[in-house]
Amino acid sequence: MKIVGTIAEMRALCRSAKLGGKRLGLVPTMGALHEGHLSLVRAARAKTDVAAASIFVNPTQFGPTEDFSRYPRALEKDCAILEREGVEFVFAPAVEEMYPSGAATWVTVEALSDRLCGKSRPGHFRAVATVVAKLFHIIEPDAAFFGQKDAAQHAIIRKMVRDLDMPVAIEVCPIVRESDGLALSSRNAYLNAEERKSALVLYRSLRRAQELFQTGERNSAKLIAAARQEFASESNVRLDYFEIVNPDSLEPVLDTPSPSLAAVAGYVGNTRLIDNVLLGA
Ligand code: PAJ
Repeated sequence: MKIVGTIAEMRALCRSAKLGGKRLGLVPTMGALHEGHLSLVRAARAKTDVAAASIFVNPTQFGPTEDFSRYPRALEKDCAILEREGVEFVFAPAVEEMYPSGAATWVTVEALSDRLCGKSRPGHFRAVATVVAKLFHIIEPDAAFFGQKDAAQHAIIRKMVRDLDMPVAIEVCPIVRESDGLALSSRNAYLNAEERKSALVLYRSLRRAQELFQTGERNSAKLIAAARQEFASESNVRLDYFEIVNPDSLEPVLDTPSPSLAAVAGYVGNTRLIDNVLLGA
């Protein structure tokens, strides 16, 4: 496995790996890898000939008061894991390599970028779209693998790829959860034991909406109200949003057609966590 820090070397390696018609799969990450990330790597290995991963804690997608400086970093351990998983190239550039001074170009997927997490994290999705566009230009993957965990993120990336005619297939993999339902996240490492218990309310609220949906309820306001109820008993958790939206446009829906995306975000102590389920998928 090659670990590469420069754009020029990564581009050259990936181009030569694709010679002879081999398909290249990319898994973009910010590192601190867990089983959720590894499910994407395994999908890339299964569906393409050569697997590449990127590890880059992208500063521009963190707000000024967010956790960029304390975000977990574990490059050596991550690389050992990726090597075991059969990844051929890891792209782990420095911030200055990705953003030469004076960089001023952004990729903005309008409207979608202001929905769900985009409302409380202004500029976040513009920064995600920009860094993913850069990774696609550098690595030129045939397919890129994203998690359903970040449902708004993959909706935005799918739209960007379509609008800008990028020749890359976007593959979405299911959410990997702990046995009690908590969605795996690099940020779970911030939780103490009590917060870890409280964090389950996110999935509980989604399950509540899902159960009602399965009994035939289609009124989104009622589904949302029932889900929000779950938060009443969790003083440790501040709900940011619970919404039911179209999975592509991320626009709220009134009568929960199938499929709809139920998405939740909340602060468990100081840790912001997200989760979602697809209703009627
Ligand atoms: P990161 O949070 O490291 O996530 C990398 C990928 O792993 C994303 O596609 C995310 O949806 C997926 N993932 C995370 N937790 C998962 C889980 N429990 N089950 C399945 N997939 C999971 O998302 C980012 O990094 C960044 O925004 C990035 C796309 C790399 C751009 O900087």
